Amino acid sequence: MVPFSWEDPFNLDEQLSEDERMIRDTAHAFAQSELQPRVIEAFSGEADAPELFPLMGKAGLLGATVPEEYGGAGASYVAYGLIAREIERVDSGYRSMASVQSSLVMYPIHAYGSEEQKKKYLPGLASGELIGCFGLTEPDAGSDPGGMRTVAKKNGDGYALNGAKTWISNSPFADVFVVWAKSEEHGGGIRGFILEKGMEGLSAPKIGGKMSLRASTTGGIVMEDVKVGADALLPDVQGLKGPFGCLNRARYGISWGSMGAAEFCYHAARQYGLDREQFGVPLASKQLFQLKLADMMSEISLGLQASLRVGRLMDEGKFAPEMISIVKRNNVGKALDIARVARDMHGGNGISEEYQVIRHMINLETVNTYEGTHDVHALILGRAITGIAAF
Ligand code: TGC
Ligand code: FAD
Repeated sequence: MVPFSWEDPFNLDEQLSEDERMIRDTAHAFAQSELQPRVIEAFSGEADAPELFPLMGKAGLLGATVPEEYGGAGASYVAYGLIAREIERVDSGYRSMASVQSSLVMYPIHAYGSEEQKKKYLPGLASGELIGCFGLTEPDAGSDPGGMRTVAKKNGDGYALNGAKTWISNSPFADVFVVWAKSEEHGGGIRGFILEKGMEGLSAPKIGGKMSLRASTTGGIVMEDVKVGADALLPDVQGLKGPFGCLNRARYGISWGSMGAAEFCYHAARQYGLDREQFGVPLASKQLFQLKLADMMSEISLGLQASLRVGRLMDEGKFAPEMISIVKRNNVGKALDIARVARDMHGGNGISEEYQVIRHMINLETVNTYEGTHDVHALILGRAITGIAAF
C-alpha cells in the first residue's frame, strides 16, 4: 500500500517522464509568478496583454510540440497538456492566448506550410515576438464552419480575400492571421491563408464588453479585398480537415487546461472549508461539504487520467478525434460544475474577485462553448456511436 494524496489521487506525477515533470514545473512557476499576480486586475479591467507572449516564449511555453529546429521544444503532447493545465490553473483566458498560438497558428504552419513559411513565422511565434490568431468562425458560421462565406478569389499569381470572421482570440493585436476561406481556384474548397498585420484592407476590431474570458483579448477579422501572393496559401491541406486538424490539438489541450481550473476551485473550496467556522466547527467537518469535495476530487482525477491516455495515444499517432471530443466535452463540463459548486461553498465570499472561483466559473462558460460546444461534441460522439449524423 502507498499513502493516498488528495492532490494527486492516482499518482499522475509518477506516470510522467522526467522531461514532462520539468516542463510542468517550469509552467507552474511561470504561471504563479508572472500570471497569478496580474490576473485579478486584468480580468476586471478587460486588459490587453500582448506583452505576455514574449514572456511565455522565453519560458518555453509556446509551440511546445513543434520541433526545435523551428524554435519549439520538440516536447510530447502530454507536456503540452501539462502546460495548458498550469496556465489555466490561473485563468482560462491566458491559456486561450497560449493555445491559439501553439495549436491553431504554429501547428497549421508546421503541418501544412511550406518550408519558407515555417522558417519565416515559426521561430518568431515560438519566442512570442510574433502573435498569431486563427480565423474560422464567422457571424453566420459558428458550429457549422462549412457554411463560411469568406472567399479567396484568384488575383494575378495570388489571391484577394473578402469576408469577416468573429470571436477571434488575439486578433486585435495579432501579427500573423491564419484564415480559412473558400477558394474559387480550388472549386470552392476550404483553404488556409497566412495574412499579416498591416495588409491593406485587413482590420481586426476588438470585441468589448465580454463578461467571460476578460483577461484574453477577442476581436473580429475584416477582410476587404486583402491581396496576398501565392506564397500566402498553406499548400499542404485542403478542406475542413485543415482547420479540424488544428482543433484536435487545441481541444485536447483544453481538456487538460479545464482540469487546471477545476483543481484551483477544488483546492480553494477545501481550504475555505478548513478555515471557515460556522456552528462552532469548520465547514469541512460537515458531511455535505465533504461530499462535494469527494465529487470534485473524483472527477478531476478521472479527467486527468483520461487526458493523459489521449495524450499518450497522440504521441504514438494512434488517436481518433472522437477521443478528443470525449475529454474536451467531459472535462470542461465537469470543470464548470466544480467551479459552480466551489462558488457556492465559499458562500458570499464566493462572488468576490478576491477568492477567484467565480472568475473561473464565468470563464468556463466560454470554454464550454468554444472549440466545439458541449452539445456539438455530443453530436460528434452520437454520430460515431450510431453512424447517423444529427448535426
Ligand atoms: P464533416 O463532414 O464531419 O467533416 C468534413 C471533413 O473534415 C474531416 N474531419 C476531421 N479531420 C480531422 N479531425 C477532425 N476532428 C475532423 N472532423 C472532421 C472529415 O473527415 C471530412 O474530411 P473529407 O476529407 O472527407 O472532406 O464536417 P461537418 O461540416 O459535418 O462538421 C460537423 C462538425 C459539427 C463536427 C464540425 O463542424 C464542428 O466540429 N463544429 C464545431 C466548430 C468549432 O469547433 N469551431 C472552433 C473554432 S476555433 C475556436 O473556437 C478557438 S477558441 C480559442 C481557444 O482555443 O482558446
Ligand atoms: P452556434 O453555432 O450558433 O450555437 C448556438 C447554440 O446552438 C449552442 O448551444 C450550440 O450547441 C447549439 N447548436 C448548434 N448547432 C446545433 C445542432 N446541429 N444541434 C443542436 N444544437 C446545436 N473561433 C475561431 O475561429 N477562432 C478563435 O480564436 C475563437 N476564439 C473564441 C473566443 C471566445 C471568447 C469565444 C466566445 C468564441 C471563440 N471562437 C473562436 C468562436 C467559437 O468557436 C464559437 O463561438 C463556437 O464554435 C460556437 O459557435 P457560435 O457561437 O456561432 O454558436
